[in-house]
Amino acid sequence: MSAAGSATTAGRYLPTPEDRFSFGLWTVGWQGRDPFGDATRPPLDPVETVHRLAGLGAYGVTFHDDDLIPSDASEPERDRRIARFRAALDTTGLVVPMATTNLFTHPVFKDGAFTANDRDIRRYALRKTIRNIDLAAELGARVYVAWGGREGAESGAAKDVRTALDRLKEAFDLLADYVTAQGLPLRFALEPKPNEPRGDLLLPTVGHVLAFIERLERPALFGVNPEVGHEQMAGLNITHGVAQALWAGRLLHIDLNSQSGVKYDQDLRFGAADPRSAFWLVDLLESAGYQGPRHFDFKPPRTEDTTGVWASAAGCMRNYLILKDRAAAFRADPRVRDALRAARLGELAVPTAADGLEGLLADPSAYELFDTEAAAERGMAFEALDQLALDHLLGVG
Ligand code: XLS
Ligand code: MN
Ligand code: MN
Repeated sequence: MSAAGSATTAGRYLPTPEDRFSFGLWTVGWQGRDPFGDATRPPLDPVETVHRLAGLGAYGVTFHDDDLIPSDASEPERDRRIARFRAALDTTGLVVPMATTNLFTHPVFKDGAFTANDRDIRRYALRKTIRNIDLAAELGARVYVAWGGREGAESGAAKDVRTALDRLKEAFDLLADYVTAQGLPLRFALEPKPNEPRGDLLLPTVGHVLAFIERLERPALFGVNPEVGHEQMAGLNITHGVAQALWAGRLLHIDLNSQSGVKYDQDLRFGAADPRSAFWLVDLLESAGYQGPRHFDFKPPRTEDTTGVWASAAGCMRNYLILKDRAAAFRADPRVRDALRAARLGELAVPTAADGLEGLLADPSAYELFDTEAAAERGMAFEALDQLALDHLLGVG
């Protein structure tokens, strides 16, 4: 482990593989190229990434096809790269819980992939995806992420959105047919994002994805991969989005990072800009018993050199573990239990009309005798409860 690594992971918050932390090759491997500037860092060898991540305490590594194998590589070159990667996994014990397809970097995808107006490009995108699904399954992945990339538009007439959604459904139905026919143990996690790189993207939020899945032919094979910053780019509450995905039984994977408000996709290290929101998210994941990977989809800022990259990666895991600790202390605090009672959380869990519609209609206390004034006067005691949360988050609980 590097000096920077040991400095940032010092103390109690040391990750182990049981924490199920994973990172994309493209995250720590981001060279810092942005719309205004060139790369600030050299390329990272995926084999080195596997070793560094294992050294930091992660359990998994994920990739887009093109992160591992350049799209123009020959067959022998492809095989060589896969063999090296596989050997690094075997040596370190790191696993591949998820993989995904790059359907956005090559200029051929400038108008999207599964919803490109050009039919040949849609067919190519499906074949490219299927090829990487085979590799993902061979490497043991159980989840296949699909982020739309450039499925979207900048102008109104250029994309007939209803027809594009027909093509998107067609693509996912075909992919689900493929994994079913091949008997592959993979499920698809669709990743919403409101904009960037297109002006407006299809499936912009968790809610849109959940509704879309219900229209597919094999909905049991689909779920959501929410990303913290993507919901926040739309001004939404990520914890509420994740809660609804859990409620629907469709949280298959999660992309953890950080964002400060409604702006470009910042992909900051987890917890960095929005610790309060991150506290509630960790509290939810842990209390709901989410079993999937805690996957960091972040970008170490382009100000950082290679040492800073690993410090940033270590910081993601450290922040998760600190917040997990704080959330557990919050839930275990007897004052919090009292405050939850005062805020009537227990009452929310009681069905509104277990007596049925008939009972409700026949109950004079529900309407005729109901004292609206007295009920309106009752305070909810949420402020005291929230202050306890803030105290715990700030480490003075
Ligand atoms: C981009 C997405 C991307 C997906 C995987 O904004 O977050 O990195 O997670 O293609
Ligand atoms: Mn992002
Ligand atoms: Mn993502």
